[in-house]
Amino acid sequence: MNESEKKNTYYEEFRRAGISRRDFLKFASFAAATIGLEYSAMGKVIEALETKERIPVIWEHFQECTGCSESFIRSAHPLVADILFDYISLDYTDTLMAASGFKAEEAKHESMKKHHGKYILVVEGAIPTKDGGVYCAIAGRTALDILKESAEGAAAIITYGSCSSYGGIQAASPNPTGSVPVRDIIKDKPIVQVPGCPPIGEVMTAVVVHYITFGRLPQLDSDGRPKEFYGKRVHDSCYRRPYFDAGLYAETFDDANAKKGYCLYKLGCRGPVTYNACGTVGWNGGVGFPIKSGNPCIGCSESGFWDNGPFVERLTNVSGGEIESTADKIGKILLGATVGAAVVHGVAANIVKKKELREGLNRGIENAEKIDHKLND
Ligand code: FSX
Ligand code: SF4
Ligand code: F3S
Repeated sequence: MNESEKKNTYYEEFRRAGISRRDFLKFASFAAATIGLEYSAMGKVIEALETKERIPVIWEHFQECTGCSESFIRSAHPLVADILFDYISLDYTDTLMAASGFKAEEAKHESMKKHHGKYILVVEGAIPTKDGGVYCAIAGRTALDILKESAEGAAAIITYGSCSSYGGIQAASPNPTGSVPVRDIIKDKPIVQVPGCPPIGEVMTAVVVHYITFGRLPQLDSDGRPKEFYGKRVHDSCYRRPYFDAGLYAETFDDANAKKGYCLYKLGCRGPVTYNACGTVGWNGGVGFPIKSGNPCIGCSESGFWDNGPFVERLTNVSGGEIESTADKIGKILLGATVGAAVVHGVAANIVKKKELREGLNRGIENAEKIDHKLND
């Protein structure tokens, strides 16, 4: 094998990028925390990064607002996102890369050819199919055409955002450009759906690190979403949940109850029917998510959510009448002495998951160093 064909491991790529051993270990510990591994399993991530060849990522952008990329570059831990995507794995993204024009297209084709069957394809945005797909074109080619070509040599596809996962706003009624999600076009590749408008940046990093470490995709639900992040409703990790359980609601956006931070269910919150990790992982380093900013969840990670409005209308169609009866009945029963207990319980449940994630960040480096010594003994 000549020098140009030799593929570097992640660790070699790290060193080439001037990243120290200590920072590499930090990266490994953060990455392990992101995919929800126990500390004892951190050695697996370190070992994988030291021994496995890097997996290139090709990231395509179609019909979208680019909010997904905005969300991604503000991941909770910039070290993980920056190192993995900026320096190591990202071979092509027409939005974030410095190169442009023919050179960028050439680089993409070279990488796809060289890593045929091995790269991960990330798709942001929906694909218009009407009139031959003319409503979205890049470098003179339709999104439809580009998707088919990029998917052909991919080992797996991540549909990052609700547009590429479900069609998004483009596919909302009357869907003038005939927009569809990736899975309506590509049927012969494993697809990991990471919906949300925008989705959470950490989920993408987690899927890629999981794939590097274990050589397979993380566990998915029946809709192709990683269970680790989409296994629970927004309602189940919402810090306002104790107020819901206690029957304490904001009636309007600016009443005294809204100011006290009461539950937004009566203002149309879709948290009870929406699966996402907003309440535990969140955005901008875990600082916020819509409900924390006083806006009800609009269910942005669910299929067809744009057609489920008006968003400020209270939910009435929840199966089993759970919301109506639970909210109003339990509210009356719980009012009073149990409110404090409910608040403590809800907040504690929320904190546990956050703690798991944060612990990786605070204590990870010491653990990684201990494991590193063991591995090298
Ligand atoms: Fe869609 Fe993403 Fe919403 Fe926007 O790329 S999921 S419109 S946040 O940007 O695709
Ligand atoms: Fe939170 Fe909405 Fe559920 Fe209220 S209804 S607890 S605001 S998710
Ligand atoms: Fe979207 Fe609801 Fe989370 S609107 S960002 S799923 S809180």
